Amino acid sequence: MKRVSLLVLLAMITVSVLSTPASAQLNYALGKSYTVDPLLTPSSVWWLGEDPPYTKWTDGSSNFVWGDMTGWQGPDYVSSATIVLDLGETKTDIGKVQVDQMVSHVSTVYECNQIKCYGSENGVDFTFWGDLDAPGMGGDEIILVWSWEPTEAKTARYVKYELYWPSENQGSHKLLSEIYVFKYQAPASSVSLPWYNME
Ligand SMILES: [Ca+2]
Repeated sequence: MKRVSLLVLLAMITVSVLSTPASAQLNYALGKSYTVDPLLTPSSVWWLGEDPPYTKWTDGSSNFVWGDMTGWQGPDYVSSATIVLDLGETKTDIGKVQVDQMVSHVSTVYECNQIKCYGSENGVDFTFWGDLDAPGMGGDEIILVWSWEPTEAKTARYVKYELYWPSENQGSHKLLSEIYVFKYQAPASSVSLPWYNME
């Protein structure tokens, strides 16, 4: 009986491992703190975020609901913004960088027209990594997912996001629900199959 139980357990573990979704990448940003600029607290009405330490964008929750959003309000006030995320320690295997942004044109909550990301080990000297892409651009009433992925693992403790909004679409709010820094995953290697001469 013990042997049967062991086999069942092994089968369950195997199924569990095989069924792990590819999207379940390790998110180094989860629960980490960040700084935001512009940030005019506590008296300003422009910043909608909570008091430090900020975690709304790293709490792992990213749904299309107002409660998951924070950012800035006020047209023509914020045309660009910078977020610097502290991973707590240097990571040598950083992969995809992602930003989840709320888009609701009926509520004049507009998307960025550009998001850049940078990496740094000391929080002072940043190296430009790349521009995030948003394949869902043009959608409305959505969480627009911006992402950038390196061709090889990056090293950094601090990740900086620079966000830009077009002048014609300043809107009433500028809202994000989550920012991410995923562990690097090498592209799946192709499986070499033996070649047989069919003649
Ligand atoms: Ca969140």
